Amino acid sequence: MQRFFDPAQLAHAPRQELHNGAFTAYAETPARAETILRAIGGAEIPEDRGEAPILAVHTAAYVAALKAIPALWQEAGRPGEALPYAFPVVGRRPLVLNRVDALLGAHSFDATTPITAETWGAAYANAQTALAAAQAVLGGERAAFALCRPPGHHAGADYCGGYCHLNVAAMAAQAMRDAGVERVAILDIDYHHGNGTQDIFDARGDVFYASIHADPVRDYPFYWGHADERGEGAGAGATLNLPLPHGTRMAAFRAAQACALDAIAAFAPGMLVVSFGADTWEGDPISHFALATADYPVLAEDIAARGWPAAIVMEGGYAVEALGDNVAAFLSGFDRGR
Ligand code: SP5
Ligand code: ZN
Repeated sequence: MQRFFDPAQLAHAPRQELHNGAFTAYAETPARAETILRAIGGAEIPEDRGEAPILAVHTAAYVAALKAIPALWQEAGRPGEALPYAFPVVGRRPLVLNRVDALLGAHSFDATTPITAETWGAAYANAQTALAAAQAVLGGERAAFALCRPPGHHAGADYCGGYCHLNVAAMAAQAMRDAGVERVAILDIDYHHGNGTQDIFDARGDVFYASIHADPVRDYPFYWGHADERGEGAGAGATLNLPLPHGTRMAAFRAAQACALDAIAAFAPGMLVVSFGADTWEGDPISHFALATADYPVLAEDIAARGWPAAIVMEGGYAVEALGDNVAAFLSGFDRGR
């Protein structure tokens, strides 16, 4: 299958993240993409499709903030990477404030996702990578892989979080809609719930969002991904959340995925976007499921067997030593299941 990646995605390389009350080494490293690239034997550089497809899922104010924040941070005399520390919680007026800390808090839902001078350029290239995979599928390919990094599914229309700045899966899905595909489904099998993707399509009936993830009662992102979240308004019934417990192995994960695929089949999409995270792997340093490398081809084959043309977008996976093998395993299964 066609694979896309732009080396410009490597430039975003924060050093640290706030975790459990202290700074630790940033888990979402450029080395993640490099190891995947090696394992899949390279990738094509995507065409530049401009900012319009980014602005189709993100607000102009948010995109402007991502671009402006590094300079504002520096002007405020701060060293290092921009991070928020104050947030306008529910009930605050939507004030437009230019103080860098107010701007950061208004466009972030956590303090784990730094914004550096390199962030916008890398995020922009990342978006083009996802759009190229969507375009390949729209052009008639049965499947295409976007080696996205940074990941995207925690980013909402106007906020970053969870190592994500631009929601690349949402952009791929929206690009399919804009090309005339009437119904698009997103299957999110990252270990974490894709709160940003859910938020973007929550009130829409034309994009189905199904996610299998660690139960947010104990795992990040906590406030989204509970089983009773089924979509709102025109989107009522077009969201499906299947939270699973720590220690989940292949049998339970595969059964949950079959349930998600059945729900997607009932929705009858013309195309599929897969948000694929390999942080479900048994050795992942920040996660608590127990899938084996040999499970990924089977999961991928189950998805491919349903027959929907699919853009596969990379999300999480932090065991760098195994990440390339896990992704290559998933893609090989997808090729087999067609
Ligand atoms: C896309 C994705 O998988 N995002 C995951 C974000 C999870 N953030 C909460 C857990 C942070 C754990 N950080 C550990 C740092 C070790 N140095
Ligand atoms: Zn994840």
